[in-house]
Amino acid sequence: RVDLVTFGETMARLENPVVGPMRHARTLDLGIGGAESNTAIGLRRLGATAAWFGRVGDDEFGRLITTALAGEGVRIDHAVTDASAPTALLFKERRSGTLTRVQYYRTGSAGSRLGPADVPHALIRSARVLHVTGITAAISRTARAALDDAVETARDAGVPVSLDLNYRSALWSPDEAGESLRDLVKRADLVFATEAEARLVVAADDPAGLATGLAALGPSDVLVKRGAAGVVASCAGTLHVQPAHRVPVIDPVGAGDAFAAGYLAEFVRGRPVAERLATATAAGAYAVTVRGDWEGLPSRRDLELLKSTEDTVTR
Ligand code: KDG
Repeated sequence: RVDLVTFGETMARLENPVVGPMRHARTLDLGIGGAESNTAIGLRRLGATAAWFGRVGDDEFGRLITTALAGEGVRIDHAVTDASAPTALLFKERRSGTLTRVQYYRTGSAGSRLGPADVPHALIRSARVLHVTGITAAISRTARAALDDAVETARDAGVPVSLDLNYRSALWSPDEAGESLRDLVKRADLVFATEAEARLVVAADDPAGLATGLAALGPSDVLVKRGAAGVVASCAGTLHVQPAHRVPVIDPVGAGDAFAAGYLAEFVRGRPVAERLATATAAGAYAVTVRGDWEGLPSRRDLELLKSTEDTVTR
């Protein structure tokens, strides 16, 4: 039985190592990024098992993605190599020390050609949780159909569905997203959202109202993430407030995926809410202290390190 199954589009990631307009970059750092695969890696680092599927092109970027995920111990046996379209690219322009601009080259990509025929039903039925994001609903009609198929397969088998709203304004409008995401929230058991994302689906003045509003649509666990201000959660009808760790922020991209990974790593082990929230906020903290969308994700040993406030060097 695999702990987590997830799927979506993972891209080759290019970013300027020296801060400034991308046109002045003489070299670009190469890596990979994808909200769902970031979370899968997060689960693995915390000792859980995870499988990712999706389409990559029959190109070096596709091979970079599959080898990187396999190297992190993520199962990729249901990933598909699609020779008819290229792997998508994501450019991260580090415009200043604190401002980053993301640009996608993903229209018509291999990843967006994902469809219902790619959904491994038996694998999903064997999972402890299925994790999906709103990005998959936005990249293409076929990917949206795959998302519906996977969610229904999980629900029929009694596998909890985890949904990160993950709104990407480059992919769809707030109105389009609001409607689709609302429909997905109703079919999910766990929902992760920033305050702005939650507002696409429900109207409320404060984070507690947003969490309660989303929970009223059906999910048992709703996590409203507030960055450095921590998280407000509604779990089985009870509100929880968890502060964030105070850490130097180097790169905030991927914090949400890390948070979901931390929460789900404890969820699949049947751990109580307090522990889920603690690991989630610790994972989010680690993610933002390192450049890259997932490279800073913590191991269990790293979680211990975060507790040692006395000395920052552990020998
Ligand atoms: O959450 C980080 C992701 O956004 C990033 O890794 C790339 O999946 C990605 C996307 O669509 O933005």
